[in-house]
Amino acid sequence: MAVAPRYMHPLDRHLRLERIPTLYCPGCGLGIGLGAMLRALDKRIKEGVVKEDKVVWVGGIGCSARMAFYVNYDSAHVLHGRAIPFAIGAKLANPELTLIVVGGDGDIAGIGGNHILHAAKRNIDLVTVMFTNFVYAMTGGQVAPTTPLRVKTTTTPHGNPEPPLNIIKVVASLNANYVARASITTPHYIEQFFYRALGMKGFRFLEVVSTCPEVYGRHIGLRDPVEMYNELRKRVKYKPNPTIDEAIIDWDKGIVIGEFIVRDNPSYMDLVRGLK
Ligand SMILES: Cc1ncc(C[n+]2csc(CCOP(=O)(O)OP(=O)(O)O)c2C)c(N)n1
Ligand code: SF4
Repeated sequence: MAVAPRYMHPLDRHLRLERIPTLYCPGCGLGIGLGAMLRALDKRIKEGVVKEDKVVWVGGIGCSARMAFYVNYDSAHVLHGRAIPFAIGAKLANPELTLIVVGGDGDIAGIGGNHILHAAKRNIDLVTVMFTNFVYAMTGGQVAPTTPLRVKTTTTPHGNPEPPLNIIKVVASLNANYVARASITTPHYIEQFFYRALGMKGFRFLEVVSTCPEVYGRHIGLRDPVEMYNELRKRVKYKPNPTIDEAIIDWDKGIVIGEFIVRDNPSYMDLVRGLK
């Protein structure tokens, strides 16, 4: 009997197939995001811009952060909220590495909120991709910094009394070289923006608005993954060269995606080496 080839899909080589299937719920948006990121990484590796054996993925804890567990690269699955400082340490220890941090909005903007501020301020050489699904999903749908005002979650049964954090505006106000937002309803932009980020220096930040049909969608009255996907798709609007003021993320007013900051400020590694 013929032996089945190990790689059945062009992206399989980027995955630890022995860890598939993932723990993701059916219809979760995260797989779309990971697929788009891997397509961009694949291109950068083939171009020789990124060296395959120098790529390191770092994730904290959460459904989104768990991507680091599935990719066929050196990776670290670290404490909740601490992926960015771990990645900074790895980069400083070995400047040749390409560091990719993945995590949820709770991980990166909640418990890890202090770290992203300082990484952006220092323009540290790493790419961070934050998946915004509006709740702490892995632990059951608790309120997160990005949860819209008045939305009922498992920990805000009377509605969220807090206005949400717009992380794009925060990171853009610091010294990051790249700040963009895409959505899992626009995987071509995830791929395009992540591709661009991989070719740059300094702190590069991509927010990906995602769907959690299981513990967010169902709580806001969306009955299944398709309905949630379609509701998100209706709200997402791409703008070429948007201003920071246009970076709205609001379930009622719409979600603007695009590249908000693209610049070439000296990165932390440049300054440490005294090259600029
Ligand atoms: C220090 C610490 N606090 C709390 C937890 C519990 N915990 C695990 S995952 C998680 C939420 C993850 O939410 P988010 O980062 O938004 O990722 P998502 O699951 O939504 O992708 C929490 C609170 C933990 N593991 N460690
Ligand atoms: S809980 Fe939500 S974010 Fe996590 S795997 Fe399920 S659908 Fe995806």
